[in-house]
Amino acid sequence: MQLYLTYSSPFARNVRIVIHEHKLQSCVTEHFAHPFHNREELTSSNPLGKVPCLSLDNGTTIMDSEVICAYLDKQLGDGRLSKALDEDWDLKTFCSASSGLMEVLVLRQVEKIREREGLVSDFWWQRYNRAIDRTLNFFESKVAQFPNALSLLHISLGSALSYLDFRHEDFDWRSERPQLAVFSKTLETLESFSANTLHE
Ligand SMILES: N[C@@H](CCC(=O)N[C@@H](CS)C(=O)NCC(=O)O)C(=O)O
Repeated sequence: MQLYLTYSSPFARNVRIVIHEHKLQSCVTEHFAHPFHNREELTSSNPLGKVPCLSLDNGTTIMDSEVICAYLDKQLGDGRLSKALDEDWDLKTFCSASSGLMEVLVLRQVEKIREREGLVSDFWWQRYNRAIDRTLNFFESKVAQFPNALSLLHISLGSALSYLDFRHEDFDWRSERPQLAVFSKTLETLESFSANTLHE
């Protein structure tokens, strides 16, 4: 399988962690593909031109990150990372909220790039900040409901929080949210997390 990714993408980090959890490293060849470079091998696999994107040996493409993680866990792994989420609508909703949080965090980073180009929008900056604040508060109140065993929800929220540290150091998310701070610290000690950190 071919995995198109960047190492700074929190969505790709989810996939890398799932690969590690199921010891699938030898089945996957990673290709660094910055989406802004519009490389043919990425855009011909994913018309949206986004990473991560998984190309199977039979030519099938799997995307986006949530589908890739579920595929790796259920088809190639033992399904343990999806098990608790399958029939639980609260947990499924938390997964969507976590994925949405990651989307806003990436958009906030794009806004910083636009600022450097003189295209900053105060409206969107404030809107992103408020959405991030509210969603982090939501998770501070919900994290106690998470299942005990590691799941795709843990991986997604853990990646979102690590992306805050990686790209948004100016955003103090820990001081008012002690439960999330402990959640993140605990996850980052796992081998699958520490072997797959975010970097350029
Ligand atoms: N919903 C997608 C989001 C992926 C995504 O937004 N990836 C970013 C990198 S972190 C990207 O490729 N951005 C390029 C673009 O939006 O054109 C997923 O879960 O995989």
